[in-house]
Amino acid sequence: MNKTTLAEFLTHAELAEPALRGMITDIAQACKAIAVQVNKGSLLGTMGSLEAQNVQGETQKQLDVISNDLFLQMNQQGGHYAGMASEEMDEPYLIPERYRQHGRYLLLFDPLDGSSNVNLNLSVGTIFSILRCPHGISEPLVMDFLQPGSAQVCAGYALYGSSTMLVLTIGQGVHGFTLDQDSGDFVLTHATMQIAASSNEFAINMARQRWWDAPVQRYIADCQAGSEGPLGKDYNMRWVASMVAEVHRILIRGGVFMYPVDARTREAGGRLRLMYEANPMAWLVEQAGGLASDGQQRILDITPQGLHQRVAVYLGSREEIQRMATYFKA
Ligand code: FDP
Repeated sequence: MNKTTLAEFLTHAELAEPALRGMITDIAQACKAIAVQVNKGSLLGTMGSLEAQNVQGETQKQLDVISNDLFLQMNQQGGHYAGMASEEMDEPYLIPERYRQHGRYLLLFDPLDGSSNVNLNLSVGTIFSILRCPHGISEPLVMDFLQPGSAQVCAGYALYGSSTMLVLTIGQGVHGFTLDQDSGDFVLTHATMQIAASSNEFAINMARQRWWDAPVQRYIADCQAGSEGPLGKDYNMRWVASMVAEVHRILIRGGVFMYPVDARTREAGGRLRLMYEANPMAWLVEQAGGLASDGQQRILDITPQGLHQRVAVYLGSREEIQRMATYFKA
């Protein structure tokens, strides 16, 4: 089989910004390093929780912190970034000046998404988003990061599952690479991924049903009514509790993923984070032919108000997200 490695793919891709080659290569290396930590599982004794909580008020796992440090260290050295921000850090990370001085980009990331799964040996992942640093800024502040998702120059995730995959977009479709453990190369295995326009599979945390708003209640009730209900077809349900794994499943076989704002999360604005979870996933989904909405508008059009802002997320197969929109308008 003629294999295209990530390095070859990047050499032949028409990159609007030449720096993307180096940035994506560094991200791939960092994801490989995190994959090693995840794969060793309990052997390293790093599966437990720490005393500390992150800025989201969530208890950090040891691997959250290890993954965060690896991602910072391995991406700052390329000299591409003026600043970085992560789920695990309250404020933007100040990159040492020797690396930051010519940096023209900003990197946002969730180093270990779905980390409640990590000690269960279930899928977790890393999500990343690259933005341009505003012109003339060498020490970016929070406001410099607050750009809409439509301004991203690269977005993607690594999935640490039964195999390790890197899935990314630079605005020319979505491409998936599988890590060959023998050669250490990411190999193009999923070129131009496309989300099926229609589907009959939904992912939502049903345990929160009693707190949902009426449109979500009605939509899920209609899905559950199946072929005897108004939608006239039977639905299947999945919930991995790891957004990377849910989005990956949707890229492969269609479906929708929902994390609504509900009575319990309304004050916080929702559960998922806009800048380093919803935005990169929304761009991937749109690039694969799907849709991503917060129930009112396209996620990529939201003007961010805060680095750790939360948002409602409905994404996946085009026809199903369009159908859902009619429930919000009713
Ligand atoms: P986690 O907190 O474990 O990192 O990012 C939030 C997230 O996981 C998503 O990956 C996942 O879809 C969701 O939370 C799981 O939420 P529930 O706890 O409601 O299942």
